[in-house]
Amino acid sequence: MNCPKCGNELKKGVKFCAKCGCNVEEYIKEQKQQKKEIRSNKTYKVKKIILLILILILAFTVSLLIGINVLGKKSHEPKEDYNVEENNVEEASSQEHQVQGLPEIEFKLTEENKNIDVDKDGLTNEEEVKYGTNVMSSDTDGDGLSDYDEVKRHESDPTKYSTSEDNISDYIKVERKLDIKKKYKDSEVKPEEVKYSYSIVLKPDDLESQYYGGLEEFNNDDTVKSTKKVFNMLDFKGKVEYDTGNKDSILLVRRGKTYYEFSNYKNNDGKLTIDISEDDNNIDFVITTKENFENYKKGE
Ligand SMILES: [Ca+2]
Ligand SMILES: [Ca+2]
Ligand SMILES: [Ca+2]
Repeated sequence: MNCPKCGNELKKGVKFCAKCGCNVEEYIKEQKQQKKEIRSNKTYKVKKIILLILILILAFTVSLLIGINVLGKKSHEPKEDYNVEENNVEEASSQEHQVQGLPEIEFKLTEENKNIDVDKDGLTNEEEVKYGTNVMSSDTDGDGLSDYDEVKRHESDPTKYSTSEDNISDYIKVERKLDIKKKYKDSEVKPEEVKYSYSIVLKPDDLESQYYGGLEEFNNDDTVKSTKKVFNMLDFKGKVEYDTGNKDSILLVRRGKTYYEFSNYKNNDGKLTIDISEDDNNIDFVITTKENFENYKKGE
């Protein structure tokens, strides 16, 4: 056997080299340990490299997937937009269809229903379809004349509020005995006074108020002592002259549960002149006396 350190020939059983003086067993152990460490270091380095490679592969894969995802999204985005637009178009067209085709959807002319008059205006369903009127409405254009009267009596357009398109309703022209097909100026067709009763005169500001607006009287309000009159104005603008014959009459309005004295009226020797605006429609007016106003305030 030779010395592992210097190669000197050693006798069997000798522990120390005579030439280099090393402890042979210890030296061999150290050598083995060093080799082991070197191997271990190598393994560690290899592992490290493998790990690094794996990380790189993983990173690459992840970035690749993200890239694919982004590209995929981009390639889908226009398609999604298109779908949205397409849906909107579908929605819009279906809405349009619903609006335009409402009578057709709700009403379908059949052999069984064509001779029936659903809205009781005198025109059969078949005639309504022929004239383009609403089978469910007796006055399709809302001008105050029934579809039947327009078609059969006045030869006016049952689908136009004003057949001559001058904004004066067909009804008003019939009432005034005017030519329903002629255009009139507002100055030619003025509102007129309406004598509601012996003590009430309505002086409307416009034709609508004259023909469609009005006054509605109620029974006396028994919840308060000595109430005179309770009334509402409906679709009316203008002046109301109410002759109460009482110099002490005052005009109240009820807002909620409280009564206030109305701001726009005068009492000239018992004749109330009341200015009615659109805001004063559909509210309770009460004509009473100053004395009774105290009772209203107390709620008696
Ligand atoms: Ca009808
Ligand atoms: Ca009409
Ligand atoms: Ca009409």
